[in-house]
Amino acid sequence: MISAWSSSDATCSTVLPDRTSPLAGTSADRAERNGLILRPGYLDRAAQEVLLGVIREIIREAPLYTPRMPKTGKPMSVRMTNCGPLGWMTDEAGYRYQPTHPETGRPWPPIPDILMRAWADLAGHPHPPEACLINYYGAEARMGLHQDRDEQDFGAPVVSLSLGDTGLFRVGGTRRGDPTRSFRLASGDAVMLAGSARLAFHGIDRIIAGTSTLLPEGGRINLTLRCVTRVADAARSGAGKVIPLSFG
Ligand SMILES: O=C(O)CCC(=O)C(=O)O
Repeated sequence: MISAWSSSDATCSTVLPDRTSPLAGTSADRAERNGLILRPGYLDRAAQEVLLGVIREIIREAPLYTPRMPKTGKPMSVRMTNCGPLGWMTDEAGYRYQPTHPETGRPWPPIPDILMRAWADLAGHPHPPEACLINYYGAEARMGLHQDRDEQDFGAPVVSLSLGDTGLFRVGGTRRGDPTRSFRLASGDAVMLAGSARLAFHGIDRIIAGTSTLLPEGGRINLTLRCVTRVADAARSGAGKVIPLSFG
């Protein structure tokens, strides 16, 4: 099923693929990967558990830390870490990507195969992601409306996966004042910002506590996969290879 928002939201078409559609996963489906694409229930419970285990290992190696806003140094309510050759971070010095964890000084752990396979399945992009931002939202955490624009090539989509409690995701157009609408992102849901929606403003209004049993401690984990450098640079960086999807 493919639907579009009303004309007032025209900068963000919404594509809601039906998993039973004959288009799903084919090259025709890839051609439709333009706009805000929602895949509710993309990961089933077993895949969520596998992914959570892998993410916990990454967090053991690269602990969650509290990012700070540029200039003011005000702490964000979300805690973060990364995996991949590059990781996104923010502190008084500004938003940026860097190859090492800001507290341990060690390189970020590699992006696990399960996420590389999800990217290969969802992104319809010929190059692998270089960064996976891992956000942990406690019950009171939120993320203000923003654009993902610290990357060099906006031709690559942004793919995000949610685990744990439902988050109220708000998305608008490519200008800050554009109309917005919100969606509930539940555990296992995937979202992609591609093409005309790649620079859409988006954020998390709040977490709806107690909506998932996946994380015993409660809260929500969001994983955001991005290409960071231009394709030629990405090829040189030797970022991981794309492997066909199979959660078996
Ligand atoms: O948590 C989410 O679903 C959105 C995360 C996000 O917008 C970001 O990391 O830039």
